[in-house]
Amino acid sequence: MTEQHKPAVSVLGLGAMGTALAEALLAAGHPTTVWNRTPARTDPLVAKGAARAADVGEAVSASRLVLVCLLDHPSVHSALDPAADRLRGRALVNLTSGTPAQAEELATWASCHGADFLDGGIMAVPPMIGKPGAFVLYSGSRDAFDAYRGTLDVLADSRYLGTEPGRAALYDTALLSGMYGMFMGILHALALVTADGTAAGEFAPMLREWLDAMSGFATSAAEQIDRADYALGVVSSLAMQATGFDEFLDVARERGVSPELLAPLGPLLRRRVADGHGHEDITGVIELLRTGSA
Ligand code: FVH
Repeated sequence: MTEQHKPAVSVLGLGAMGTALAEALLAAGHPTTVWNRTPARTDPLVAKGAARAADVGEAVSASRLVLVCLLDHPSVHSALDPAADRLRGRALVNLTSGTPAQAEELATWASCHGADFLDGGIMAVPPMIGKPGAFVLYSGSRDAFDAYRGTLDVLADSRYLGTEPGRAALYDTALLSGMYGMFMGILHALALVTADGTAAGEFAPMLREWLDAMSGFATSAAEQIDRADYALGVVSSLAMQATGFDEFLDVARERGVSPELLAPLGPLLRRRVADGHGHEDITGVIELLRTGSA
C-alpha cells in the first residue's frame, strides 16, 4: 500500500493515550486530523504533520475512520453529541475506557446516527503504542473491523472479540482486575520485606520469579472452572491453604503492616472449607463470587 492509499484517520482526544495513537498513525504515514478540547495540545502533532481540526465536526468530517480516546464515557458524549449529524457513513472507534453497558449505549447511539461502531479496550500504556506487546481488544461492527484492521494494527495488535459491543469492555475490565490483583499482592509482599529492612530492589527479582512460576494458575484454574471440577488435579488443597492463610495476616500485623489488601480472601477460603470443599483446589472460591454472596 502506498502512502497515498493509507486511510485518513481523525483522532479525538490528545491526552497521553490519544497523543500516542496519533503519533503512531503519523509515523505510519496515515493522513491524520487531530482535535482536542484544549487546542494547545494539538501543536506538537501539527508540527509532526497532523492537520488541526477547529472543532469536533471538522475532525469527524475529515476522515471516514474516527478514533475517540477521551477521559470517560460522559466526555465522549460531551464531545461527539454536537457533531452527531456528521457521523453518517463513518466508522467510529471508541478507545475510551468504559463499561460494557456504556459501550452498548454508544453502539446504539452511533447506529442511530448512521455510523459503524467498534468499541476498543487498549491493553497498553502510551509508550507501548505501535510497539510489540501492545494489543487492543475490539468488539462491535465486523465490517468496520475488517475495513480498518490494517490501520488499527498500526496502533497495536488488534484482537476482535465479536459483534456484541460490550465484550471488549468486559474483557478489558477482567484483564485490569487481574492486573490489580497482582498489584495488590506485589505491594503487600514489598511492604512485608521492606518493613523488615530489606530493600525492595533486592527482593523484587525473587518475587518476579515466583509470580512467573505461579502464572500457570490461570490455565489450570480455567480447566477446573470450565469442567466445574475443583478437585481436578489438585496439588495444594484448599484446607491446607486456608490453614496457612491466617498466619500470613499475623506475620503482617507483627511487622506493623496492614493486612487489608490480603485479608478479604480469608473469609472466602474458610467458607468453602466449612461448606465441605477442603479437599478441592482454591479455584472453587469462584462459586462464592458468582453468587454474589461473598
Ligand atoms: N494512559 C493509560 O495508561 C491508559 C491505558 C489504557 C487506556 N486508557 C484509557 O484511555 C483514555 C484516555 O486516557 P489518557 O491517558 O489519554 O487520559 P488523559 O491524559 O487524562 O487525557 C484525557 C483526555 O480527555 C479529554 N477530556 C476530558 N474531559 C473532556 C470533556 N468533557 N470533553 C472533551 N474532552 C475531554 C482531555 O482533554 P483536555 O483536558 O486536554 O482538554 C484529554 O484529551 C481513558 O479512558 C483511559 O482510561 C489509558
